Amino acid sequence: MKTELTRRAMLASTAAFAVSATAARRLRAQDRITLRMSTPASETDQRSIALATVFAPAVADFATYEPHYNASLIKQNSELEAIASGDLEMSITSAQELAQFMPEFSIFATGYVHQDAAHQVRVFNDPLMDAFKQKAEDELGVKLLAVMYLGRRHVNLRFSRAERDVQTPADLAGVKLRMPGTDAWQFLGKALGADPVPMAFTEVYTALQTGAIDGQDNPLPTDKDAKFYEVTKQICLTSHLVDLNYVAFSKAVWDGLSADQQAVVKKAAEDAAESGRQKQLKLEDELAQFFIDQGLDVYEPNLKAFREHVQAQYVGSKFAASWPEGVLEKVNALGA
Ligand code: KDO
Repeated sequence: MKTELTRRAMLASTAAFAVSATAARRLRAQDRITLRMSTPASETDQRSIALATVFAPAVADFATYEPHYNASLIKQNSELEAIASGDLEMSITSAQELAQFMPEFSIFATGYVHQDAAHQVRVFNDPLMDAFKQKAEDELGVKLLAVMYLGRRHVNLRFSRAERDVQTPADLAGVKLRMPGTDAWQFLGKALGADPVPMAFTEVYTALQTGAIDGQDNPLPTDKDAKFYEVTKQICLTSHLVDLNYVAFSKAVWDGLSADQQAVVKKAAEDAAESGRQKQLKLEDELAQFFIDQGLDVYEPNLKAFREHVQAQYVGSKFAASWPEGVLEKVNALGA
């Protein structure tokens, strides 16, 4: 907690400095900007493709989009600090990463809260998000432009189903399940009944191959894109998190744009998110058969048991304590 507060205070002052510095040299009409975007995602991930093929051309009149994939520029979970300090202009950030600085964002990282992709969009565009977006701008110097759909996260293990048949959270006892390296992720891994292991995305394939971990969780399109099917034997369709990312944009850079340019950037991000969402949804529909053809067991566990167990872990947790009064009810009311 102490570390989080210090980190947050540091960021708040860095962000404030970055904003005023940019305001002082507000973009002249002829200035071009470079938008460096860093993500742990690969170039073939649908979010990367959407930004490169929809966002980049839409802003090309005044901005050069410069993507860096596979965490090659900034390591996973450090992108927000990089934006705050002016070392990066864009990232595809997660609610879990934002929750490191603003714990209330954990509500969007909680198991079995979002119901589907359309629910995520309704939540993101609802006035309930205004305070969250404002806080990200004020405290981190980060504008959240659009919500991207990552997909339904499922448990993917090295064990065959004959070795371990996962029906309920109890069946994950003792399983070393890699989860990304923040508190909110680790909590979710534990809530699923597993022993969570923090690890960067780019290290997961090798860790599965060598047996350093027993499994990982990601949506089906990511499992395919990262070739996790080559080093695992089953996918248990827990759907424990309908996962999202936000298109994060430097507030300092935003403030240097004209109102017209800001409108173009915002629309470009929304259009890219919509394009990526549709492709990701289609892939999710098609991919179970792909994994079966690769020899994996793909099956649905007792979803009621998982949902009830996971939700019960959040009740009374430090995460739930950080959620503003009434927000969970509003999010639920926007569901199907
Ligand atoms: C992951 O590390 O498992 C994760 O899926 C977490 C997401 O929030 C996101 O960062 C994603 O990785 C990367 O974009 C790689 O797909």
